[in-house]
Amino acid sequence: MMRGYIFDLDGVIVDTAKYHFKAWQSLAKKVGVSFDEAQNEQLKGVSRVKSLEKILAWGNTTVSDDEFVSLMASKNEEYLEFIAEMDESEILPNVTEILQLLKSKGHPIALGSASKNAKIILERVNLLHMFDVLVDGNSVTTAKPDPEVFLKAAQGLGVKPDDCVVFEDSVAGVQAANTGGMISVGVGSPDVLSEADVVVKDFTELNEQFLENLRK
Ligand code: B16
Ligand code: MG
Repeated sequence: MMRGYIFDLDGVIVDTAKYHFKAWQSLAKKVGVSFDEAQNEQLKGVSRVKSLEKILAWGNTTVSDDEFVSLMASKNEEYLEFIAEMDESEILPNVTEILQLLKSKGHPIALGSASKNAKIILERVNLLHMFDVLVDGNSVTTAKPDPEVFLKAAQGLGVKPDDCVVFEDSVAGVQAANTGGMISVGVGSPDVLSEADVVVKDFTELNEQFLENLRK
């Protein structure tokens, strides 16, 4: 059996949370809501629509449907300006090396991200060619913790979910991987990602032996 590997994007391959934060912060200002880094943490892995709903709820405010759509569009425009400046230097430590290792062993590799901007980001950091399959915010109807994104990725790779490993930095993403029947590797803090099968601080803890020893 050849294992398949599925990578989340934000918080696993690159840290785009800082750009989401800046863009959400200007949006929050526009609607007169305060928004801090702790709240931004809670938006990790959460879709754009759900993120805006949460920000408005935190500020106890509502907007018309039209305004909602236009706020989402302007947030994304600002976010895209930040992304346009990204390059390979933003790839998180040891990620490229692990992707190369998996490729050299012939493992199929997928992206499983909530972001609708995933492809642009992978292009900017020059990693798009490493992925056999891309499943992102444009190709799913239900958000993490629903396993749809990872099940579609496994299907695209032609690998049974049981034989897939998912790298995820968000609680919702770890839950999605577990529900999908995959091995979940949490990237971040063990306190936050306690539901993962194994947690690493970052990819510098990964090597060939670590990957071979992964079990549910
Ligand atoms: P977009 P991931 C997620 O990416 C981010 O963690 C989350 O903060 C963001 O709201 C979501 O993508 C949607 O992003 O606005 O670009 O469609 O962690 O699933 O790779
Ligand atoms: Mg993430």
